Amino acid sequence: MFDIEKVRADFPVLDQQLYGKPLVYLDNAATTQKPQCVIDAISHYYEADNANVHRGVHTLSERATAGYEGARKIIAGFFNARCEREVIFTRGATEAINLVASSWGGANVRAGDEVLITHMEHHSNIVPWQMLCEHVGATLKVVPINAQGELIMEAFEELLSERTRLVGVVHMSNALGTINPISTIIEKAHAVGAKVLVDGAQAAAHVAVDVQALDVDFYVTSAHKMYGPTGIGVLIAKESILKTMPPYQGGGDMIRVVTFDKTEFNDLPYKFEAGTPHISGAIGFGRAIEYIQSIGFDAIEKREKELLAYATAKAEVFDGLRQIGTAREKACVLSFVLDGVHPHDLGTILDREAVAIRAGHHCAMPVMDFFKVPATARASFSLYNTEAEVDALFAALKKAQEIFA
Ligand code: C6P
Repeated sequence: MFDIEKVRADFPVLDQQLYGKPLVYLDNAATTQKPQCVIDAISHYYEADNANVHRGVHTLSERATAGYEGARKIIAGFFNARCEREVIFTRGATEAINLVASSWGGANVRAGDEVLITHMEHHSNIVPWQMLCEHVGATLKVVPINAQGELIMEAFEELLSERTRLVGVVHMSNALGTINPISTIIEKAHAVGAKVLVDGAQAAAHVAVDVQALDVDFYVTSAHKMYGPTGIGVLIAKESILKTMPPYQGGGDMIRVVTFDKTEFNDLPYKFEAGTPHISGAIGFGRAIEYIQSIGFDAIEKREKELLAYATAKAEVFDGLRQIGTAREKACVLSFVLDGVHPHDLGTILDREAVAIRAGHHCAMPVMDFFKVPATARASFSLYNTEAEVDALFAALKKAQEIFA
């Protein structure tokens, strides 16, 4: 049974007041709050086990290594990777995409080739591909979206061709909430010989992901949107592909033998993890995943669907509110503009009501261009949010409207 009070009690930050009102945290798409067990796991590492990994022969280093590699095992299980060698720690989704664009892209994308992305990508799944295409003389193509904020799948099929080397697609849009049909996209891309990178930065905390069932080539995400710490994320990729890719960065840990003539690189996954990694981050990430597992996606999806439906019903009847993103398949994001109030002003007024939302382009400027808005206000929900908090959001919106009337 999902016990909302118990879940909220797991997150110490939620229990506070701002401007004399209880904090209503609705900026979960930017970053989620951290449960006490994650905070404790990180503290424990620094209090009891702190040492560098893979290097020392002493007990602390062994413990640190066990914690770090233990986290990799938890993550591999969570995403159903074939083995731990398919889990590469990165600084986050952004670095994971850059790793693939630079290493795999640099080796496999040539002049005349095409990289196909979508109109609803976050900048981190646009810019690295743009840079690659410019560098090698390839062409970046873009799958259009419709007025609901859904991919136009007929256009996707038309744009896909033998020239497509890679399809980059966001699993869940941060600006619209749309959940994309990645299974179909992967199948169709593979049929023309293209690889697929799925940006799971938003989706991974909300829906179960099975990389083997999806047959996805590259799946990336960030821990901090999954109740884990900032500065750590993963690239999960097929071992068969990772084996053929050149290293992304050079340095310690990613080598086996170094001479001035030649360097022999380390095995997977270490070949892609140059330098001292974010050890406490990985440990915190592992613990965050165990936390998600302890609640389970059945309960999470049910709860978050209820919340989104509740908020959407209120948005639909709210005077002067225009929702941006009304896809049939969507999760946890309510992006909108309010007549006569700039989203940034809205964000500031809501903050005084202790309601935290994000206002801006959400690092998805092409989405803003498509909907002809400079920015949106975005409330994004998580498993610890409540209907009362949604009510507080709409009461604050009413207040903002009155101020600007
Ligand atoms: N979106 C948001 O408020 P990093 O910064 O590497 O952890 O994640 C980047 C990223 C990639 N893809 C998607 C779909 C994302 O939503 C994000 C991060 C935050 O929407 C910060 S801009």
